[in-house]
Amino acid sequence: MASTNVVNVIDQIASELFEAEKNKTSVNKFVDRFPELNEALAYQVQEKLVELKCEAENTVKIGRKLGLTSKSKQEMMGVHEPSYGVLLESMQLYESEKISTAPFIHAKLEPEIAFVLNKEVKGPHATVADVLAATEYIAPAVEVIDSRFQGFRFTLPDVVADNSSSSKFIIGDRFYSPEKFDLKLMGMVFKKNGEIISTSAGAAVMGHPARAIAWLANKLYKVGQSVQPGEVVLSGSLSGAEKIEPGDHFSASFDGIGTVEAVFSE
Ligand code: OOG
Ligand code: MG
Repeated sequence: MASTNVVNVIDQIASELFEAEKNKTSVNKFVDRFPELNEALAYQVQEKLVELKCEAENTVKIGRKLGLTSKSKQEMMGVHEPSYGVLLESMQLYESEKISTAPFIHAKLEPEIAFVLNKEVKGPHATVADVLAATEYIAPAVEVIDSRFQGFRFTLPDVVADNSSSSKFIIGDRFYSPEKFDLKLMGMVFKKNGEIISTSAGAAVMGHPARAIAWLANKLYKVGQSVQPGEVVLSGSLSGAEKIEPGDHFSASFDGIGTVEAVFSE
């Protein structure tokens, strides 16, 4: 049983993050104010925050996301370990709609490969092969991340508490069985307003994007959870994230599985 003090810390941080997102204000890192905030406690904060969001937005969990699974993202953020977060139905957007930047604090876009599972993936020894065998399909995706921390500056426990900077995501509307591809070698071209921002390949994500999902299953095992059939999982950005301004048009094209686009307005 958690002590009252720990419960207070969890509730306090979760409610500050919830309010920050709602009011579009950013907060300072919590690790300075709450030295007890370690990774394990941060995942409890994340759970509480997700609960608050589900209630307020009348929505449900539909999957998970991995964060900081590529070297380029880890170096960009100065955090050298992956994290996970929860995806809610209210976070999903569609390619055909213009996305308003009004609700964001300082959003950025990331190119990612999405997995949709039709079997459970359970740790503690989940492998790339287990993930592929449990994958119904893969699809090109982009994630809109938005940190509730000032200047997008955080430590691992901070970003974990903040649901790994989750904000919105778009999944392309064509789906492919993973068997036909070598996901390590799947090339990717990321463009903003017609200009190439970065190029990458699947192996940028932990050597193989399915390894990120195996990592997730093995991590969840420690808290008695697993990756569930039906869940959508974003495996993490293949390159650095790019700042979003009103009027921007992004595309992420993946070898063999097509392109996903995102257009932003005021
Ligand atoms: C943390 C989330 C990173 C990814 O795909 O690497 C992430 C952050 O950089 O704010 O979603
Ligand atoms: Mg991401």
